[in-house]
Amino acid sequence: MCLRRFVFVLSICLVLGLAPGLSAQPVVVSPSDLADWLIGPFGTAPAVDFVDGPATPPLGAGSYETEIQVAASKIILGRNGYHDLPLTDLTALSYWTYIDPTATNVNNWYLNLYLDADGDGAYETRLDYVPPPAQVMQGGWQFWDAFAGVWLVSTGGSSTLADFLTANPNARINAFDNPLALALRWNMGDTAASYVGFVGNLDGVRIAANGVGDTTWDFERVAPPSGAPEIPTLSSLALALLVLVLGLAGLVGLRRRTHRGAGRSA
Ligand SMILES: [Ca+2]
Ligand SMILES: [Ca+2]
Repeated sequence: MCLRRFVFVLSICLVLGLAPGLSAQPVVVSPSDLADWLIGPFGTAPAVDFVDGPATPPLGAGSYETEIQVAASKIILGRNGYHDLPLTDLTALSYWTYIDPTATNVNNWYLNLYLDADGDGAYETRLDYVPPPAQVMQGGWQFWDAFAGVWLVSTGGSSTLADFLTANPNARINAFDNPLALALRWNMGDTAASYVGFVGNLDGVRIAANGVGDTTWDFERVAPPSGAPEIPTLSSLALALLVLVLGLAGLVGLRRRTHRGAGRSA
C-alpha cells in the first residue's frame, strides 16, 4: 500500500474510532450549568453529588453519583424537549454507569420513556429500560445501549423499540404523564426499598433524534473554564493523531523529493 493510501485509510479509521455511545460534541453538565437537565429527588432525597471519577469516566474527569440509603428514596435526572417527537425519529439512546465496589445493592440506573403509543395526543404507555442484571458488574464503567435493548412495557410484556414501533407505528414521545413533563428520565431509587445499598454513577448520556440533534452529556463536578476546550475525548484525540500522521507523511514526502533533487544535481 502506498503511503498516501495508507494515510487515507488510517484517517478514516481514526475519525470513525469513537467509543460507543459518544457523539462528537459532548455537552458538560455541572452544578453551575445543568444544561437544561432537571435533577431532583422523589421521596426522601438520596445522597447525591457531582464527583470526580470514579476511575476513568467515559467522558471528562467526573460523573454524577447517587447513594440510596433508605427506602422510598429516589433521584430523577430528566430532559424535556422531546415531547411529541415520533418514536421513529429517535436514533440513539444510551448511557454509561458505574457501581461502586462497596455497594451492597447492584440494581442499576434505569430509564423511563413516556409514550403516546397510538399517536392520538394522549399518553398511555411507559417503557422502562433496565440494564440486564446478568451483565452488571461492580467497579467498572459499563455502556448500555437502551436504543437496541429490551424494555419493559407498562401495559404488559417487554419489547425492543424496533418491535414496539412495528406494533405501534404512530407512537410519539409524550411528556404529559409526569409533573415535570420529562419525556425521558433516568432514575436511581424506588418508592420501595429495592435500591437501598446502591452506590453508583452516571455519565456519557446520549440522545439522538432526527430534527433535534445528537448530543452526549458529560456530567462533571467542575465545568471547564469559559472558552477552554473540554478534556479531550477519543474523537479529538483521534483528530490530533491524524494531524500528526499527516504531518509525518508530509515530512517523508519532502525528504524524498529533496533526496531525488540532490541525486539529479549530483
Ligand atoms: Ca464526565
Ligand atoms: Ca394515545
